[in-house]
Parts: sequence; structure tokens; C-alpha cells
Amino acid sequence: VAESKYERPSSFTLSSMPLSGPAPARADLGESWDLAIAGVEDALKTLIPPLAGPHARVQDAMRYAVFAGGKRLRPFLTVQCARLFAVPAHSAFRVGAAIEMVHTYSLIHDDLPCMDDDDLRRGRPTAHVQFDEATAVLAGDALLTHAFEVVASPETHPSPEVRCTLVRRLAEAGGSEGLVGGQMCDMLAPGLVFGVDEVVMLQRMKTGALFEFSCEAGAILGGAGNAVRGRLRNYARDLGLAFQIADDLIDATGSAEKAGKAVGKDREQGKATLLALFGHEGARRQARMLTERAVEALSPFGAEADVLRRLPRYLLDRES
Ligand code: GRG
Repeated sequence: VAESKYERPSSFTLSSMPLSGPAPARADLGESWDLAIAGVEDALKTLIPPLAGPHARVQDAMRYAVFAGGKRLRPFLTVQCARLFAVPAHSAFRVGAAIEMVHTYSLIHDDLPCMDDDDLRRGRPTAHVQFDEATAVLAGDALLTHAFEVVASPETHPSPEVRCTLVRRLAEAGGSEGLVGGQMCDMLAPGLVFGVDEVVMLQRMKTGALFEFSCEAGAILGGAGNAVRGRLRNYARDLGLAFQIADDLIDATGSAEKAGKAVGKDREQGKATLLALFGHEGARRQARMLTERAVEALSPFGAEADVLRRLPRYLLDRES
């Protein structure tokens, strides 16, 4: 695996921390979850309306994929992090919606026959099955480009400098050293030997980069300095790795019905995962250690970060 800015970690060591206590349901995140998701949902509906005309089909496919019942986790992170800096909700909802567009584009493309070739996503036929392959590629492309249009719009934030920073960081998170680079590694991994450091780097690109941007975006909107932005990136990095381990466990032990997507594919396809390297108990311990470290990164914040502190336990025990 080539070096990237998601460098191989030097300190990713096995932890012996025990798993602890029952997990809270999503309801324990309080009304903050519902309010954030409702705001992002409204923004998405406004930003991706139904179209008329010969090109309506591509927007139909975009809407089909976006409004398919995803968890909206990344926008939730943006909204919660933005709240730490008293950012107007409208701005956070728009940036959260843009991030969800990028995420949905990545899922549509990941499901294509030339990538993971999946028929089921978010409990429904994948976009290329429901429409056709060309439409799915175009819908993904349009979601990605639309996300940048939204972030760059003055309606998102009055400061050109803030908007520019958001655009640049989103591009980095989505590009060849982020999401796309992670996907490239993921496609190559079955033919290569990946150790822990390589898998961590892969996951940081494929999953972590967008998590990191989702959190950092809240701080950028709030005009926060580099140190605080770095803390939120650290929180997101560890949360993203733990989330990915939970996703690996769902793939290994969950049901397609609950997960809303095919399961058992990682092993079948020889994917490089931390679960494959550590085994089930080891991977769970790692996830717990990562979430505890994620919470530590929030130490400078007060009670206003409590929802972010509670989030990891919900993520680790989800079934989809
Ligand atoms: C095609 C550029 C490109 C990237 C694809 C997203 C992705 C990279 C691959 C999908 C497969 C996968 C297991 C990715 C890891 C990240 C992940 C767990 C995505 C699913 O995110 P959730 O659980 O999905 O937040 P929902 O549907 O709830 O939004």
C-alpha cells in the first residue's frame, strides 16, 4: 500500500480493555438525534427536488438512493460538532446534507458490478438494479458534484474563506487520499497481504476520511482554530475505525434482513478487515478501546459534547 497522509499508525496496539455494560438504544441520544436528522432531511429534500424533463431520470435515481433510509450518521456528526461552536443550524444542515450526498454517491458506485456488485442496499435494490448501470453512475456523479455546489454556496456560510476551506477539505476527504484511495486499496486487498497498519490506513481512507470531515466541518463552520479541529478529527478517526469494526461484525454475524445489505461478503471476497486480523473478541476489544480514546479527545469540551460522548456505544451495538 502506498504511503498517504492517512499514514500507517505507529501505536495501534492490541488492547485488553474489557467490553462493558449494555449499550444504549438510539433513543438515548435524546431528541438531538431526531432534530438533527429532521433538519438534514429537510435540507436534502429542498436540495434534491424532483425534476421534470428528459434528465429527470438521473434526479429520480439520486432521490431513490438518498431517501432510502440511511442512518444519516455523518450529518449527525456535523450537526453535533457545529453545535459546539453555536453555528446556525441552517448552515450545519446544508453541510450535513452535502456530506450525505457524497456518502450516498460512494455507496451507489461501490455497489456497481465493476466494484462490489451488490443487489441490496439500505434494504432495497441497489441503484443500478432499480434503474440501470449508466443511470447509477450518473446519479453518483451528480450527487458528488452537487455536494460541492451546496458547500460553495453563500447560503451555506457568508464567509468565502470558510466556504473555500470546506470545499478543499471535502475534496481531500473524497479524493485519492481519502474515500477513493480507500476504495482502491479495498479492491486490491484480496490479492495482497495486509497487516494491521495497512488495514487501519485503508479504513481511515475509506471510512475515516469522511467521518473526519463530518466532524471537522462543524468546527470550520464555527471558525475554530487548528488545535480544536485536530481534536475533532481525532475523535472522528477513532470513531470511524470502531464503526468500521462494527460494520465488519455485522457483515460476519448479522442478517441481510436487518443489515439492509448483503452480508458475509468480506470473508467470501477476502477483504482486508480488522476482524479478520484480530478475530471477533479481539476486534470488539479494539473497538471499545478506540471509542474510549475517541471520547478522551473531547476532554476540552463540557456538557455540550455529551451527545458525541454517548454516540460510540450506540454505533458499536447497531445491527445495520
Ligand atoms: C466508490 C469512491 C467509492 C467509495 C466507496 C462507501 C464505500 C467506499 C464502500 C461501501 C462499503 C463499506 C463497508 C464501506 C465502509 C463504510 C461504511 C460502513 C459505509 C456504510 O455506512 P453507513 O452504515 O450506511 O453509515 P447508511 O446506509 O446507514 O448511510
